Amino acid sequence: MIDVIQFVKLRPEVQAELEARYRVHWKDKFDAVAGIVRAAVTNGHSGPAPELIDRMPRLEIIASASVGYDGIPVEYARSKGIPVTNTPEVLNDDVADLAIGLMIMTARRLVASDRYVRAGRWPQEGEYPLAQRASGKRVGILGMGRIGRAIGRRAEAMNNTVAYHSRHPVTDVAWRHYPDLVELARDSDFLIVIIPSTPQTGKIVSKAVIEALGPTGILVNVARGAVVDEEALVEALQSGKLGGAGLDVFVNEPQVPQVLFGMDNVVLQPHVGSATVETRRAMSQLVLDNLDAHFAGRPLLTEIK
Ligand code: 8YV
Repeated sequence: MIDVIQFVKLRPEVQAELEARYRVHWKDKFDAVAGIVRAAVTNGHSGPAPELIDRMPRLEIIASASVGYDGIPVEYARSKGIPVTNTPEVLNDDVADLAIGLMIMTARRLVASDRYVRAGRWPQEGEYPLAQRASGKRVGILGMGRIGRAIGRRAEAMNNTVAYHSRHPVTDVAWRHYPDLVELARDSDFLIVIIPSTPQTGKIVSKAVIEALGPTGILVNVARGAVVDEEALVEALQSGKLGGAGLDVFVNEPQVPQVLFGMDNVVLQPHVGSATVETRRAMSQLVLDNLDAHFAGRPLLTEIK
C-alpha cells in the first residue's frame, strides 16, 4: 500500500475510500512517517512548508482540497519534481453564491435587521431603518477567473452593470475592463474581491481603493484577507469613508478585528465560501481522483501549472 500523509481531513465518505486504498498517516506522526510517505493531502493554508517537504524524500505529489494555494510552496515543490494539485471549478458556484449573498446581506442590512427582530425591538421601535438596493447598481469585480465570471453572471441577473479589474482583459466576457483598480472602485457601488493571494496582490485593495469606493460603497471579500489593507478597511468603516463590508476572509484567521463586531453595516462570515456538504464532497473527491491518477500513471486532473 502507498503511504499518504494527511495535513487535513477529507469528507468522511471520501476519507473512507482513501483509507481503503492507501495507508493513511496523520500529520502528528510526521517524524515517524516522513521517510516513507509518497503523497501529502492538504489544503490552501496548511502547508507543508519547504522544510517539511525536504524531510519527505519519497514525496511524489501534494494534493490540496482548495482552489487557493497561497499557503503551499508550489514552486518549491515543483522545483523538486513534486506536482501540486488543487480543486478548481467544483467550488465556483458556492463561492459566487456567498459573494452575492454578502452583497445583498450587507446592502439590505439583513443580519442587523434579523438581530432587531430577535431582540424584540420591532414591536417597541417600529419600522426598521431603510437599507440600500443591491440590484440595478454597479458591481465591480476584482479578479476575473472562474469564480469572478460566476459572480458576474449572478450580478448581471440582478440587473447590475458589471465591470472588472484584472492584470489583462479577458477575452471571453463582454464586461468592461478597468486597467486601473482605483477607477473601477470609483465607478462601483459594490467591489467584490475574488483575486488569488500572491506577493503581487498583497493589500491590492489599498486605502486609496477603499476610499474611492466611498461612503456609500460596499466591499465584499471572498478571496483572502491578505489582498485587502485590513487596517485601512477598519479605519474607513469607523470614519464612514466606506459604506459597508461583507467579509468571509481576514488577515489573521480565525481572529477578526473586534471593532467590526458592533457595526451594523458589516456582515462577517467564518471563511465559508466553499463550505457546503456538496462542494466539500466534490473537493475531497477531486483530491482522491488526483492521487489515484498519479499512482496509476495517468495524467493529473487539476495540476497547478
Ligand atoms: C477553504 C478556500 O479555505 O478553496 C479555497 O481556496 O479558501 C476554501 O475552500 C479550504 O481550503 C477548505 O479546506
